[in-house]
Amino acid sequence: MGVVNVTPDSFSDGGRWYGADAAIAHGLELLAQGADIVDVGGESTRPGAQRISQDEELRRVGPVVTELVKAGVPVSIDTMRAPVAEFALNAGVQLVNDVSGGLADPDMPRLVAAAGVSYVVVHWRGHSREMYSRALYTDVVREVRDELARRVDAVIEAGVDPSCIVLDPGLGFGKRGEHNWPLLTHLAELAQIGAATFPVLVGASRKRFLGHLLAGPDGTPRSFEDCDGATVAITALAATAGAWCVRVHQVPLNADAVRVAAVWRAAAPDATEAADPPLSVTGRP
Ligand code: PMM
Repeated sequence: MGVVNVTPDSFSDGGRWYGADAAIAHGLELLAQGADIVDVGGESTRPGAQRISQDEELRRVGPVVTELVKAGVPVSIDTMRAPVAEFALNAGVQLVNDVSGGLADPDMPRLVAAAGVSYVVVHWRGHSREMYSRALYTDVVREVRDELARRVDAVIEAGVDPSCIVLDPGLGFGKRGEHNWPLLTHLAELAQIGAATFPVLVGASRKRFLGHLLAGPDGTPRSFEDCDGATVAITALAATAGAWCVRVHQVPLNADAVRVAAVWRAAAPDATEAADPPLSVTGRP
């Protein structure tokens, strides 16, 4: 999944694809570079960010989503707002990526259910303003899985078909670096809710915890773009561990890592099948 942030202030690429023309060109470029889906978002979720209005979000993403769908790009909409998702669904997007897991807008699960598209349910504890004050865990893997399980129950209750649900641990969302690493190393446990196993999406790309990991001797964190090597390493490890999708800013090297992981899994001594089902966004995962 390649990222197009139509924002002036996202974590890692804020401002670069802010204008509609630049964002559309970038989405087409990501597809050409090997992305299976292009994720378009208009609201920054960086820690401390203030929310923008719904009109502003629609103004940012509307033309980008419309033009990319028209050009045949499989598009996902990254939004917490049902009316924005509704616009995008009417334009033809194939997946709704809701970083609040349906908590920010209670109308979202019903809307997604009616559309019958895939729904990325992300672990979330509150808006960016209050994100770090809620980053308190005693057993982060168990708590994130339990909270995701409650969201799964709620969205199924609202009518979402379980086969449309994709889970995401929400790296950095109400989590500090020390919380992100155990989540990454326990993807299989996070995928398992009751008797069901859900596909998992991982969004580690260029996140702050990577900049801190790779800090220089004086403690200065690496710049976001200089974290792409670390992102590729996580992509390889997560895909080998069975992640369904990785959401990344830089596509070519991550697409290579996904291909390596696919043959690695297939050749592993404990491989049960030739490979996982290929990523499909044309209907369901
Ligand atoms: N992270 C960001 C935005 N959208 N969506 C999903 N499903 N998972 C994520 O981890 C995620 C997301 C924030 O990152 P960015 O501002 O660098 O794009």
